[in-house]
Amino acid sequence: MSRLVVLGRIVLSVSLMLLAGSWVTVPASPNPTVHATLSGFEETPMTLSTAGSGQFRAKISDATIEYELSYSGLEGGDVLFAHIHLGLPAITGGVIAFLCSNSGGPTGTPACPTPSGTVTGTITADNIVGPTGQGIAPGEFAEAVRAILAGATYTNVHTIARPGGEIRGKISGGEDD
Ligand SMILES: [Cu+2]
Repeated sequence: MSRLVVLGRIVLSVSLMLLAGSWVTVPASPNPTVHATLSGFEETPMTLSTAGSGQFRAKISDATIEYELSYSGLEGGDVLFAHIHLGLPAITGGVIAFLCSNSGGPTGTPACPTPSGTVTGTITADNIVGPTGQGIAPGEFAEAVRAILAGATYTNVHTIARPGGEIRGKISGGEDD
């Protein structure tokens, strides 16, 4: 083996060690952003065909989730409410938090624009409502964030004709802002 090859191998292995080290030591982004694209095709338990579509994005920090939800083209009449739910794709799950509501919900929940529009808001521990039966108790903000960053949540917009949800989208992301 030539000295050049040996030198090359040393440089390579040192580089790999440094790379591996950086993987271990780089902390998670302090303010990850997540997003979702909503459509009827992601609905459960029945896949829906609707002209409705939507976009969700959120910025997560230690104690808050700042979000923006937009939707349009909904066919099911007035919007009832929109939520973040705990559930993997194709699985129906319980509500983690309200994004907006025209029908009940925690105090301070913003109204849902209807039939289309954009709503913004901030979720804190006070806004985490569950779902207790799936392991997130009310107020468990860190657990809610863990589920969101794990890709185990979805956004769902409910309308009068589609009370179980007309458009839905898996929340993904979590990379650096
Ligand atoms: Cu919902």
